Amino acid sequence: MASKPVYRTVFDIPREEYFAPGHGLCAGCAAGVIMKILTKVAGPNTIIVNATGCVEVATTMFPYTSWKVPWLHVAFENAAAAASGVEAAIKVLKRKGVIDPNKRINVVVVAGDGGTYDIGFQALSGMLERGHNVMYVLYDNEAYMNTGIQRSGGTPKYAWTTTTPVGKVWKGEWRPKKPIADIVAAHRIPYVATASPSHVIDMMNKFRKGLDIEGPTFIHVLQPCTTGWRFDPRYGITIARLAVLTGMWILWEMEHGEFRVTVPVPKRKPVREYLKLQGRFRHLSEEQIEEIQRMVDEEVERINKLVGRTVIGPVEE
Ligand SMILES: Cc1ncc(C[n+]2csc(CCOP(=O)(O)OP(=O)(O)O)c2C)c(N)n1
Ligand SMILES: [Mg+2]
Repeated sequence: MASKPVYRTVFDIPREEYFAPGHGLCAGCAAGVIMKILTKVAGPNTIIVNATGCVEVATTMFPYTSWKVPWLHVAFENAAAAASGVEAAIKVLKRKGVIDPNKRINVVVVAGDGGTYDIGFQALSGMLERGHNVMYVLYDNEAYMNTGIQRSGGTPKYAWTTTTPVGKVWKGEWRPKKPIADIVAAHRIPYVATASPSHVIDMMNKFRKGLDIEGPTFIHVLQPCTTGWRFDPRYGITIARLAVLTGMWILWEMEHGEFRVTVPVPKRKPVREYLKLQGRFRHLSEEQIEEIQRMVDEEVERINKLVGRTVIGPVEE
């Protein structure tokens, strides 16, 4: 049985702030919203283990920091390994009586798509396999953004990046996005979910469950990137919402093996609505847009089959 959601309306958003403003994230970057909400849900007894990436470089410019909770910067590739060590150390300190054994301390990884799909995958898989009590938050901006928009395993098909350029021969990324949340779920961990900063209450409930459920948990959050996706900064959250409403980003959770879509979409918008606001898709031909639409239709069909009824509806023109 799925556990009950804790947060229901915006009035349930905790007032306390543990992620301070004044950081260097781009205007319109959704990562700031995600970190603010994450730390509000997690509260003060939290240790953040942050892989190298935009969030790390932009929130900790010496001598300042946005983090009002303990925060570790680790290498690009080993956030999950470092978090495993932090969690193991807490266990030992509790056993030795140095820390109150009843005190709840959250260990949370914050890592980008490059640090998760690609270079950090081995450490992540090991952490899941060993069963550490860590929540892993993947903020997915679909490329290596802080080093200059290079493609990652999370880059979607036909997206422009600096390493999948658009010209006579290349038409952007030619491989589909790797289904990382499915791959993580295949480790049979107790909780996996997708989330979007456009659906804050849904995202908060998923962070809450991720923290409360014992064992490794994984929250995959879509993070629109104004610089790399090439959109007007005011559209960050609009684009995240369109990802959900077009079926490009389905909001689901898998709790102890039970799969649920948490935000049904009775009538879908065409994927074109999502693509057209982003310069990284400006070069797309009609055929390419149709192919992306077909890929989304197939994924929607797969999800509906998994649920056993139509939770994501047909496209409404
Ligand atoms: C071993 C290693 N290789 C390369 C780098 C350079 N580097 C730092 S962050 C980064 C990209 C991070 O991409 P992602 O994880 O998607 O985070 P984002 O910047 O998009 O937030 C790279 C290539 C590094 N720090 N360490
Ligand atoms: Mg990235």
